[in-house]
Amino acid sequence: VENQRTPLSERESLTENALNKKILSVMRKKKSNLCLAIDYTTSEEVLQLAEIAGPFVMAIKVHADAITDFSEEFTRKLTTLANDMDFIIFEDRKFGDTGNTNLLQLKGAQKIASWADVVTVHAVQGTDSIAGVFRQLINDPNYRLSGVLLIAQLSTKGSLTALDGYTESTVSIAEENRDVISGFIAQTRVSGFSDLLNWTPGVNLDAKTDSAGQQWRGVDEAIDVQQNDIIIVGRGVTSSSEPVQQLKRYRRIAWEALAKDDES
Ligand code: 6AU
Repeated sequence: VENQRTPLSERESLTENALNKKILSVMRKKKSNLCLAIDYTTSEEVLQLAEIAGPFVMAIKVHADAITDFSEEFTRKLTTLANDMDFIIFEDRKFGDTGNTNLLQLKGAQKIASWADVVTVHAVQGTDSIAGVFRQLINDPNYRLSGVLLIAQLSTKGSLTALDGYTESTVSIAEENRDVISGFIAQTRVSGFSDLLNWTPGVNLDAKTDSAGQQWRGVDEAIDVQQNDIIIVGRGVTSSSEPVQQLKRYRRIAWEALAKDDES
């Protein structure tokens, strides 16, 4: 059935996308469909929380350009943690330019392609500026980069991704390039292809909005009703005085909601 989730074990064996095979295997092993968004501004804070969160999450998402003392030492430490604790490194750069510029930025000051497993990319620039450029790096063993998440829907109030046809056009780009594009950033499940993973931000169990356009909803809405696979949680954990308690809470609720499909 279109837009229905297939059990994770089946998806792991069926997918031909190497990154998704790894992601699904990590998810099943750790019983976690929780990606933590660590939007702190110093390397030390990010690394400290990454180390604490490691056992509970399948991925850690960063904004490298928000880290004021970003350095190669930071990425070395982060990749060591990811290798040791088995999580995916997600750099949320949201590339959105010509293919040539995207490539320069991927290899530029922050060397994103060398340490991130997956990055976000906007669809607005069109297929030719996305698929070829990212495929080139993903197939090159000198780079860690293994996949792309296309932004199909934003969580923000008034986002233009809600305009007629935008999400559908984004989904077509992904479906035609499934070796490179491993899934979406979206609010609701957007594709019938079960090997394209749906990652969803805008999740918080204790707040509905910030004062800057963000819209949050709960885990049941995101996983049960809207049929996403992975929740991306930021301030629900990072602004809490008890992050471990919150990590356990989000992880348990999200996994119970997703794993129901595997048992039925
Ligand atoms: O829970 P929050 O709002 O503290 O953190 C959500 C995280 C932030 C955003 O940059 C990011 O998710 N995000 C994205 C992503 C992941 O691409 C897209 C979007 O539509 N909304 C959103 O919040 O790091």
